[in-house]
Amino acid sequence: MDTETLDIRQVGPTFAAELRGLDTANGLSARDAAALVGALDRFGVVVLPKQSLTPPQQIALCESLGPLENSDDGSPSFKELRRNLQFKDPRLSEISNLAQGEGILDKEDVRRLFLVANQLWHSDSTFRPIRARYTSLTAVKVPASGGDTEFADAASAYDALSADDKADIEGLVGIHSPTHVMDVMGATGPDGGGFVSTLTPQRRPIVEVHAGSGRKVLNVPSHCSHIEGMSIPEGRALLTYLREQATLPAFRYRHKWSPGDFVIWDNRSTLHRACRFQERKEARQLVRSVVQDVH
Ligand SMILES: O=C(O)CCC(=O)C(=O)O
Repeated sequence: MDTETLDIRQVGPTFAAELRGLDTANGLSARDAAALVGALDRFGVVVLPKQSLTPPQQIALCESLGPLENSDDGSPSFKELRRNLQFKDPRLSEISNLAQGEGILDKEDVRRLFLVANQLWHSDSTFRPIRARYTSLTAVKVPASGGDTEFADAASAYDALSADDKADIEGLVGIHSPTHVMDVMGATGPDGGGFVSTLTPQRRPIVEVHAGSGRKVLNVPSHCSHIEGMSIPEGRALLTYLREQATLPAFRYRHKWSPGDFVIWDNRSTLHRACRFQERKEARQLVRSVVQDVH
């Protein structure tokens, strides 16, 4: 992307931008990749409208930013989430309520049950040994209403905390696991899809310094079950409070999808969640790929 032809416009209150003029057809040149990384460092969420990327184009674009996560790793349950895809590649998964891209999934389909947890605020793969740096989604089918993705700016939320809160949480470590959030949703039981994972819980600081911006951010996704060295109830109460602070309306951007949109976000500085829609009546299909947080 030639910075002269770069068109970037902030769309959220404190973060999130729409970017036009990027050549996305064949992966990104080193200069374009650096420009996109710069936009992600500054805005956390970047929307590229009307791209209609094919799965190989989405993979190539994301690989310009770093190695991609294998979506199957750590749980046979994750593998379910690309059963539909015609382009079978573990660097992709699917957020979809469709069976083979057509009819609506059965009520009991495990893919429905596992995706419900996306409605809780989270950042991706904090429960893996290598977390997600960026997640990208391409919209294939979108409902007429609802089904937005909502984002929260965890850096501005940190800045807005009181000095006492900042002092209280400095140095704390949270414990992250996928099983925790699936337990909360009841998705580990036999009538919840029987989610299983082989991943061991990960320790991560509650306050992190973002490598690209140097800003402090709150790392309090719903996958964080408790805080090291605190009783479980005390840690959960603090996590609930911090997650509320991180997702106050003043720090939110809500993306209303149009088919072909490509949205990419930085999981190190933002939280996100899926919004409800009429999923028994309307189709919603997004193709997902994730860039790992490696240096
Ligand atoms: O479906 C959505 O809007 C959000 C998807 C999501 O939470 C994810 O990809 O991690």
